[in-house]
Amino acid sequence: MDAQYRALVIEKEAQEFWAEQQCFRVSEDPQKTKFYCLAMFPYPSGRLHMGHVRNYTIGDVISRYQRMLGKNVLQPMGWDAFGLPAENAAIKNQMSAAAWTSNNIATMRQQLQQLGFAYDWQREITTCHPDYYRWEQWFFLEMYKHGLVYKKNAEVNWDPVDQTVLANEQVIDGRGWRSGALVERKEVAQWFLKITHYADALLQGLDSLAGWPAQVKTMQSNWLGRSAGVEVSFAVPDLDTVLTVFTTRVDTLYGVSYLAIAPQHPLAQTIAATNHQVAAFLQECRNIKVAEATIATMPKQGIDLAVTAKHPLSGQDLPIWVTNFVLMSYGTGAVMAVPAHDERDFIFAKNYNLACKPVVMPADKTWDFTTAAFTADGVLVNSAEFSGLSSPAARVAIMNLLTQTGQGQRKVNYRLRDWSISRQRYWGTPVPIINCDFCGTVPAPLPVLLPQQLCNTGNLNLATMPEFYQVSCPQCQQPARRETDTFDTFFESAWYYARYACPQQNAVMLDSRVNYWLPVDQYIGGIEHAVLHLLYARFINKVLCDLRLLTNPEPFTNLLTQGLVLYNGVKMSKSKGNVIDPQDLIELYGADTVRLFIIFAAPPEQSLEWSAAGVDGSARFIKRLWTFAYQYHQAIQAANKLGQDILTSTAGQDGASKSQQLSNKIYAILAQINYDYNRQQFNTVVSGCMKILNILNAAVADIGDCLVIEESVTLSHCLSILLRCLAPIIPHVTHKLWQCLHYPGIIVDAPWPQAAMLNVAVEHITIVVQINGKMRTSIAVAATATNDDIAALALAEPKVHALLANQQIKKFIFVPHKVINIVTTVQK
Ligand code: ANZ
Ligand code: ZN
Repeated sequence: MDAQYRALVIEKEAQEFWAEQQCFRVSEDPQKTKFYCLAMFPYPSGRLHMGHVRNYTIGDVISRYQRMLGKNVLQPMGWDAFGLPAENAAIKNQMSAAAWTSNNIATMRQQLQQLGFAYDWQREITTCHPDYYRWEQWFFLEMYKHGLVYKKNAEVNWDPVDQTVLANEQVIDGRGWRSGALVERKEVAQWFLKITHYADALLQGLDSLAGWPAQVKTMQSNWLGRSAGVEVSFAVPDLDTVLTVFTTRVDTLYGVSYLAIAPQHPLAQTIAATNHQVAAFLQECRNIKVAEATIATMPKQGIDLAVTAKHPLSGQDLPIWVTNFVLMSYGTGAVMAVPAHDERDFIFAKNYNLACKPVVMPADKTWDFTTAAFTADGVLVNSAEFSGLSSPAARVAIMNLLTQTGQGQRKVNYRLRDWSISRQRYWGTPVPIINCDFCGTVPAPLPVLLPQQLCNTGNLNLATMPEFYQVSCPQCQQPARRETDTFDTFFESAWYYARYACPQQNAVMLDSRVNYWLPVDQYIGGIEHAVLHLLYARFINKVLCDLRLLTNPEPFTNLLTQGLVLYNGVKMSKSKGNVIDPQDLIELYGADTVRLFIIFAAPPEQSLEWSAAGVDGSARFIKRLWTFAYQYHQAIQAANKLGQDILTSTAGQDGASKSQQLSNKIYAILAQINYDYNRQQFNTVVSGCMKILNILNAAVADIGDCLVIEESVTLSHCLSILLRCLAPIIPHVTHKLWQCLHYPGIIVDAPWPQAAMLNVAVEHITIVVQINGKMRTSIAVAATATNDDIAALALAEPKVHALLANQQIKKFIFVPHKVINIVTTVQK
């Protein structure tokens, strides 16, 4: 055995060993419990950044741990390879998007291999390859057949710099998420997937996701935006029509003083035909920016349409206004305005001198309706026979009356809109449709291959390639035009997790292997994907179920959202110019040191502060481990030669001898380590391992250099526990030591060490104490402590006590077994 720890040599050797033995190649084994661990696949941007390294290290630790528990572990990797940056880079570097992408993939694949991640590379997916995207085209046409796809002219968010349509969520504060340009409205023919058809299922499904962070579920639920209310019809006798509004506050019906409609509402369009003032206002509205947030903050403007509607219950005449704050895309595009009880309506009424009639009174009756709207529930007044009812009771009573008289009906609306998947870009999956003047939209024969890009300057776009779009119609053979849009790249990432289960499958999209591997047991990725990617993947999963390609209703059983990597407290990122390149560290220290630092520096969900000293510390720990093993390698090799079952057994258990005392100490820490592995608090796993190494060092110092055989056996057993606990985190050095010390088999498949034989219970766990979300200290509490116990102990901490001076505690938030967050109101 080498006296020196030589990281780079050891790592290369271990990686070659795993590759030759195909250690991480898996197939379906019904005898074994499967575990599918997936970290979100990267966009091949060039090189790995520290965020990738963190994401994939966490996934690898979980995978290797689960494997040592005896499970059949699938951990795949691939490339989310379509998208705008490739086009921009191609133009900038005078090369094709395909070449740029595949170069990047080659670099990043090699980096992942250098980090020693236990991937089954035979399953590698590259979304820009036809063998992947052809199935997406096939699936799109299946959805088309089943009525889940439609084409519609739609006003879209147009990014004038990137020259592309943006999804609502790609518009941030009215600007394109990538270019930062002010977003405009533009009318374009778009393909949509009917995600709204699944709004209810997507909402209901959240309840079954016990393994997801509550925060992510809340964000999804808000995004879906379920809203239960009533559609109320107002007759418009002048035009011999009916105007229907959607309201969640039908209890305020007697307080309506005008109706407000969207500029795109057909009624507004009708009147504009003969009223040029209205027409001019509608024209003005065309130029406003779409983002909902922008609409919310814009000055409220409108114009009286000079027609009136009849109140359905009182018969009163109500003016109809067209306004810039009513969205055509929500509800019915029309609202009943109640200035006394809605802030927006109140401001508008003030601006334009419209009536304001209070119909709901707050309990304390101190409200002055001329100065502000009262928006909460209360007791009805001025509301005919409904006066005196509480708001909730009045909502039911008024809705019932409207329903009976045919003037209203219950209605549930969602904020969620259908998913517009058309992009006017080159580097994406071509929409497999042919437009024929005679036959309309016709499914294209598959696959529709993305053509080699011809020019690498200027705006890449399939609409500039006649050799691509000039085709003959598959139905009537007449000249026709192929769609030149490509899919939103979120489409590729919405089903890749299922395709990983079906490597080398060229005949169908998914085969029965999905039933073995899916759902993903552990999914890992950034919180920035809380809404879009995760919602789209859940949606596509549900469609795949309905089309009988899958059976599991939800794709990801457990979700871990890893925290950011920070440098001096701010996000480490190219744009901030504070990037540490992981490659430099790997070359300097080796992958194990980088992995250990990342895991030790913070629990997975929390942000991780970059620290050069921390990296040094990790390197020193691995060296100490190596030195210890080297010092006693002969004794341990001798013990291992005895052929005893060194991994599971040790000498007697009564704690009488020094050896027994030593193993008992190790078992106590092991129990804590196992507990921490299961709750995925890997940083304290590392501290546990450090403790074990200290104890072993102290023990041998105490025993002296001359170990009797019983002591060697104990030492070997204890060191095997330490190596196994560290193996998921620092797989290379533990692999090498396992070999050098002649432990049986390879450590990748060694059985996980159990402390059960001594029945050692976890006595204490560590709870992080936060004040208003900021970590302040941590405390040790009994594993059985209740929330009340934890709160009392936290408050008793002198540091916490001092920090809470002059503050009033509003509430405690508990993350079970991990965190107590004390929320306060600051006293001025
Ligand atoms: C009368 C009313 C009185 C309202 C009141 C609120 C308070 P959510 O919860 O988001 O569904 N609304 C309906 N359609 C709209 C549209 N297309 N554009 C803008 N606003 C619209 O909100 C429903 C409420 O938002 C509805 O209830 C309606 O105003 C408004 F004291 O109706 B309400
Ligand atoms: Zn045709």
